[in-house]
Parts: sequence; C-alpha cells; structure tokens
Amino acid sequence: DVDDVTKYINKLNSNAPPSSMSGLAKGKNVILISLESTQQLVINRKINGEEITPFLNLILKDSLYFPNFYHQTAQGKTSDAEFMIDNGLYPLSGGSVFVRRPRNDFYALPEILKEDGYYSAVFHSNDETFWNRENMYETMGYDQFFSKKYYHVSEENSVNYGLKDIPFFEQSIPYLKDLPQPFYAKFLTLTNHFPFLLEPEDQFLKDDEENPDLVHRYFRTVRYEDEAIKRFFTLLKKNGLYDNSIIILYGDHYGISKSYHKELEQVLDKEITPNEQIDLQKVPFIIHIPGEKGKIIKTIGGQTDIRQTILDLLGIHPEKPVIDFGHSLISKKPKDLVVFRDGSFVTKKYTFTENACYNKLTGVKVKMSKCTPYFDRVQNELNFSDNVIFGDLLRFNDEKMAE
Ligand code: GP9
Ligand code: MN
Repeated sequence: DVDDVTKYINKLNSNAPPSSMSGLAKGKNVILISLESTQQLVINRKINGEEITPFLNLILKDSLYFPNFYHQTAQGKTSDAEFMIDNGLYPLSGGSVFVRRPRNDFYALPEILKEDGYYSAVFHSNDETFWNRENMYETMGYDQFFSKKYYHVSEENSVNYGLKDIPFFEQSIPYLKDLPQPFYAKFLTLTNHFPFLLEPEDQFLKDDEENPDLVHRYFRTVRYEDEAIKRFFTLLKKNGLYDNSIIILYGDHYGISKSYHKELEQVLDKEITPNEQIDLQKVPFIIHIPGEKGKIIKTIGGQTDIRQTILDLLGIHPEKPVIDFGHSLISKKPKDLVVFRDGSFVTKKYTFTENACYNKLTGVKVKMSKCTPYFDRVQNELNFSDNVIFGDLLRFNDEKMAE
C-alpha cells in the first residue's frame, strides 16, 4: 500500500545530502527541451570531418553536462519521457501512462512549481490528441498547451510528422514572451523523428551522398535539430528571456533501433554487444544556466531523476508528500543505480542485461554475483511505481495532508 511505498522512498532520500548548487537557479524560468530521438552518441562526434551537433557541443562547455545519463522509456516513447520527468515515476511496461491512466491523481511538476508561483505550458506542434496529451496535460496541472492549432503549418514548413523545428521555435516565441513569469515551459521537437526525412534546403551537413542509409539520414536530421536549438537560443536572447531562464535539454529516447545496428556498427567501428546496446541508450542531458560556469557531472542518472534535479536547482520543497523514484543528480551523493523498464540496469561499474552481468567499462562478462545485490531493489522500484499508477495511490496525498 501507499505506506510501504512511502517508507521505501523516504529511505531512498534520507541519504541524499543537499549540494552546493541547491537553489542556484532560484526563481528562474525553466525551459525544458525534448530532443526527439537524440542519442548521446552524436555529441562531440564528427562525420566526414563535420560536427553533428556543433551548437550543443559549444553550449556543453558552459553548462552542467551529464555524460552518463540514460533514457528509460518503453512503448510510450516521447510520452514516457515526459511522464518520468514530470512525475519521477517509471513508465509502464506496456503502452503509455498518458493513454492508460490520464484520470489518475498525480502530483506532477507543474503542480509543485505552481506552489512557488510558476505558470506552466507545453509547446508541441502536433495534434493535441496525440499520446492523449490534451487530457494528460490537464491532469498534470499544465496551464496551457500550444498544440498544432496554434501554429501556421503548411506544406512548405513541414516535413515528416509536421512543422519543422526551426519554424516551430520561431512561431513559439511570441507565445512564450507573453507567458506570466516565472514559467515552466516544455518544448517538444519533432524533425529528428524516424524515418529522418529532410528537404535539401534544410541540410547543414555537407555529407551529401545520394540515397544515404538510415544512420546518415539520422545524422542529418540531428544536425538540423542542432541548428534549430541555436536559432532558439538566439531568439531567447533577442527577446530578453535568456538571462532569467535556465535551459534544460534532454534526448527522449533512441533514434537508431536495433534493426539498424549493422549500419551503426560501421560508423562506430565496433560490435554492438548487449553491454554496448545499453550504452547506446545514453541520451544528452544538459542544464544551461546563463552566467554559470560549466561542469561535467559524471554520476549515472536517468530521466526519472530530472524532476528532483530541477527542484534541487530551484531550491523548491514540495508542500505535499512526494512519491518519486528520482535522485537529484547535483546531489553530493552520486546516484548508484539506473533501472530500465525491462529490468536491465546499470550501476557505476556494472551492466545487467539479457540475463548477464558485464563490467560496464570494459564490456567483459563478469560473475553474476556482481549484479545480484541489486536485483531486489530493481524489482521493488518497478513494482512500487506500477502500484502507484495502477492503484492511483497519489489520490491519498491530500488525505495525508489533512491528518
Ligand atoms: C509526436 C511525438 C513523437 O507527437 O511524440 O512521437 P514518438 O517519439 O513518441 O513516437
Ligand atoms: Mn520521441
């Protein structure tokens, strides 16, 4: 029941000491950017001599950068990442919480931030019904959802799923400027989506071989996305929104699925073993705080940790009891376990996947006894999280407050 979960969480959190960075971004706007299908392998990588993400590589240097950060999504893809970030819970093993449990009581990030006077909005130029976002956003306490109907979408400015990222950011700025501050604004990019289509005029990589394979098409659309982020930063500065905001960027999930690993092996010039396959689930996680120096934070972490990290940086303590499996990644105590929905996991040293235990860094298979000490915790986390969702346990939150 809810008390068991609460006990577990309290134990988990009691040993996470605050950091010197706690409250560093107090009162600032929070701009969260979902980088569609963006894996960390593109960061600081060149293809035929050209950087794939020149702008991200540049801002990394004066940002908090987490190079050991993993996506933890399952079938709910983008929506799973959104769910984890706003709730600190795991996604479900099948389907999307957005679709399956939109009427639950949650205590999501918009609601918590509202206690500190934050207004919240989502910007995403797809239909509001996709992933049942319109309903789930309302449940999670968002004040506004700028969906497709708020944008001018034409044949010319669209590709694949819809509006291209550059016009998306350009058209979002007038809305963003008008939001009450401080705000929590989430932007979901779209152009870097399978099957990674792009018009010639949007190609910023010179790599122009004909009929490129999927992996090269992927690099091209990532390169376009990078250009869109650059444009967005320029517009934030122009409109006076940059200095009083923190900008958080994260990759939502992988872009290159297992079916394309043969092509990817050629680019990486190595075999993709099960240990390597887990390593490929790393996604960018970058926190840009204007005026602050950059820092590489090597702790392992995942999308379930973003919410606690944001709250820590803002110095916000939720009023109600929180059920959250996340760990602030700026805490002095590094996180020691990242759990994936299928029961795979990584620790600082080991990877457990496909029923084998690996030395994460060397890729060598090791004795199972290196991994077994974590098995109970992994199952507990996933089960407790499922219980919270299927039992709608957060509905007891208000009752607890009244006690
Ligand atoms: C579409 C966006 C992308 O709105 O969520 O789809 P996904 O990555 O979830 O397949
Ligand atoms: Mn996605």
